[in-house]
Amino acid sequence: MVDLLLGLQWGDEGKGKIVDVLTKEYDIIARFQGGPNAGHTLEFDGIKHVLHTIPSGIFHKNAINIVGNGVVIDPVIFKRELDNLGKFNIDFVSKLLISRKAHLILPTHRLLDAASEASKGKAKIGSTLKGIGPTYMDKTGRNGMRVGDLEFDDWKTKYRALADKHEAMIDFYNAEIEYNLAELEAEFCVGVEALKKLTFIDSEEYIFKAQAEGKKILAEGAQGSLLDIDFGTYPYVTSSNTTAAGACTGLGVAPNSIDRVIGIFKAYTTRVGSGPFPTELFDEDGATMGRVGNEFGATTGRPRRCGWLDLVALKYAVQINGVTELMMMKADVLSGFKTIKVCTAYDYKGKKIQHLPYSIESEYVKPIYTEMKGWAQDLTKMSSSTDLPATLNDYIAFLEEQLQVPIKIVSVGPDRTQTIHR
Ligand code: 2SA
Ligand code: MG
Repeated sequence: MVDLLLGLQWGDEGKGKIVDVLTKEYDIIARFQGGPNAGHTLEFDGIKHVLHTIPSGIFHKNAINIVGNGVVIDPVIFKRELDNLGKFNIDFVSKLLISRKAHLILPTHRLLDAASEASKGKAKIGSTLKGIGPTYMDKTGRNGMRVGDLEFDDWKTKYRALADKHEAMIDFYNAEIEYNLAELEAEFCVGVEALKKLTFIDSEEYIFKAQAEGKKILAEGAQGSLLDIDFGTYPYVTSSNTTAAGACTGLGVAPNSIDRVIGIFKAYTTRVGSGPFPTELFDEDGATMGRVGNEFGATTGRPRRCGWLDLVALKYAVQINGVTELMMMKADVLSGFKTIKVCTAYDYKGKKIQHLPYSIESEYVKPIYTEMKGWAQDLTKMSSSTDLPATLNDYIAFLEEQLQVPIKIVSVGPDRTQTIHR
């Protein structure tokens, strides 16, 4: 069976940490969508690691890590990630496998991303500018280059044709972007050589066989459900399916082989990039969440917008994904708030609603809050659920009752060890 682990908000829920904590239960960890726009942070032994394309199971001895067909890979960033792992003596050559069907991010994809964003002005998506959108456009437009192409001698011819086309498109945008393509291409080729040292596989076949052998597989999502290309806050979304269905297409696993669907959410909400965010705070409370929670993009360093938990949106994500268990992250960040607010309904054009409407832009949607008592205790040294303050237990019970799904883990700090199982 395959278990899924997904972010239920706008990303940065703490998926990396939980995958790392859970990896000992699994034989295989597989990424199924997104690319180096992701920033998965793991902390242990006093060191913080940030992964972008490589699955978060890589630090464990025995787990095989797969980059699935649904992922888009930038060889330049990928090489940097490999070099970092090398510093920690991680034997990635034997335990990191790449799907031949994964698409490649070309340097010109990154330039197109920048040109597209520049042309949008105020309406920009707030992309991480890693070339994600243009690469998925080439995938669905049936123009893309895939990892498997690198095994054929003519890959550079294919590359040239596509890059030339991109250059013409960049001109079309008329955006003022300066670049030295020769330099970028040299770097790309070095990245490709590093990538080619790894084993390329037909990941759907590999995973199918692994399942038949009774291996335990965890599919690791990137970004969050509200950034899903279909179900997120379009157009302020990423270009892949971040929801459960994305694991089927991004790895080639059949829906009936999915067992647990683990939904990760923060005890509050953050968003990085543009787009609507009903519970966003512009006051001291929001600033406190950002400061205490160290809310900065793990890929771009951008400050993340912060706000209260939005249960309307969270319920929607639980429903779309078929979440079977929840894990609440960063509970420690809310310590010290006298009152904790939870958005339990929206005022939508003057009517109280409890589902996510077509648009959640602030001109149509105002959050309606339920208030709960906060807690003052520092949670970061707590290790058992019996240690947790009563008001935090009330908060957890309220969320479980509203969402009708059990909360199995409460995270009280970034380190592996700061994890409370319930
Ligand atoms: P893109 O780069 O074109 O896919 O961006 C489109 C939107 O998706 C958002 N997005 C993210 N949101 C949260 N976290 C992400 N990863 C990094 C992190 C982000 C960072 O872990 O912190 O470092 O800034 C991520 N990746 C994409 C993005 O903000 C756009 O709104
Ligand atoms: Mg992140």
